Amino acid sequence: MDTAQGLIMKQSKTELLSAYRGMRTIRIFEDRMHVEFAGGGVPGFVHLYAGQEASAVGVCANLTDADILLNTHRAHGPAIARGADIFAVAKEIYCRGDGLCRGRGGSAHLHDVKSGLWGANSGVGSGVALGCGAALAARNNETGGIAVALVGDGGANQGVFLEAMNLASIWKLPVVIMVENNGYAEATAADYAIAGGDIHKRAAAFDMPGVVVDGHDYFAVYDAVLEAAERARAGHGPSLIEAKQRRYYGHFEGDAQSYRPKGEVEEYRKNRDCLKQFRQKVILDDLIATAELDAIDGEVGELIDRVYADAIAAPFPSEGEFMQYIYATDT
Ligand SMILES: Cc1ncc(C[n+]2csc(CCOP(=O)(O)OP(=O)(O)O)c2C)c(N)n1
Ligand SMILES: [Mg+2]
Repeated sequence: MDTAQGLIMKQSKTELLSAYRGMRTIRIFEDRMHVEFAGGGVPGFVHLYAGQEASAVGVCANLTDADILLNTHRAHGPAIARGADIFAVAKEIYCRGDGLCRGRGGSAHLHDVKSGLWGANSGVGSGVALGCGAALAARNNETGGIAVALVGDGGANQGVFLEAMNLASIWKLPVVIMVENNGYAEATAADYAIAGGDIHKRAAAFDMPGVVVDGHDYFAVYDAVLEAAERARAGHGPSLIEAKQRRYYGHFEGDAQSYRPKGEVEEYRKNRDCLKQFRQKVILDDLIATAELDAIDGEVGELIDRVYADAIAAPFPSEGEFMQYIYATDT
């Protein structure tokens, strides 16, 4: 049995179909966002997740309702993967009044307590500290949950990342730290900015397991997170996973990307794409038929059309409402 076959067998066909649907949903959502942003209809800054889908979906396939996900500013994909209402996600990005956060947060601040999404925030690296807090709360309150904190390669160079790793280890917190190393922090290449080159090797200094996986391979991500999550659930403490991947668009929409080698994105799209890899594996192993995958593609395409039509037609908060929901109140 090869590794891929072994990994596939850990999940039912229903779970595999759901993973494919999740990745395809994020891809079509983000491709469409790219087009809509270029058309001028989307307010604010937008960081797209296309290309990185296997990472968020591989993480979230291992999470239960009791678990908490901390997201980054590249927020749309993980929010959708965690199960936030995709209509509300789109409306939030469009800053509409009934968006996920009532239009007050926008693209980089998607937050949904009821789906275990304790926030995307634009303080790079801060999600790791918040993840430690969520993990500590889960243990103290005996919720049975764990926390997973997403962080980029740039975020992994923030002081807070190292402080959080230290606390996670000495307190044996039920947390998984997932570094989404997409090769760049804004325009700065990870090859230049990461001392030693390998973020996962920093785990050894904090006495926790650290592994590196292909972040375009859903099965590799799933398996690494499964192991780390089991360790956290068993009370054995934190783990660090570095998932190497590439984003297909710029750091933000409008980024000219002059810092990227020519042909890099085309090469990843052609030979490394997570959806292509997934299709190849499940079709080759006779687990899912091509027609079933194609049917999902069609259904998702129709869903995303409805999501965007709904978001674009939705009203902004009224002037009188602007200062509501900013500070906590009793009402
Ligand atoms: C503490 C902090 N410093 C700087 C910034 C500005 N900033 C926004 S995104 C970003 C790059 C983050 O890179 P990375 O962590 O690799 O995530 P990616 O954008 O590649 O997903 C920076 C420096 C910020 N938001 N917060
Ligand atoms: Mg990065």
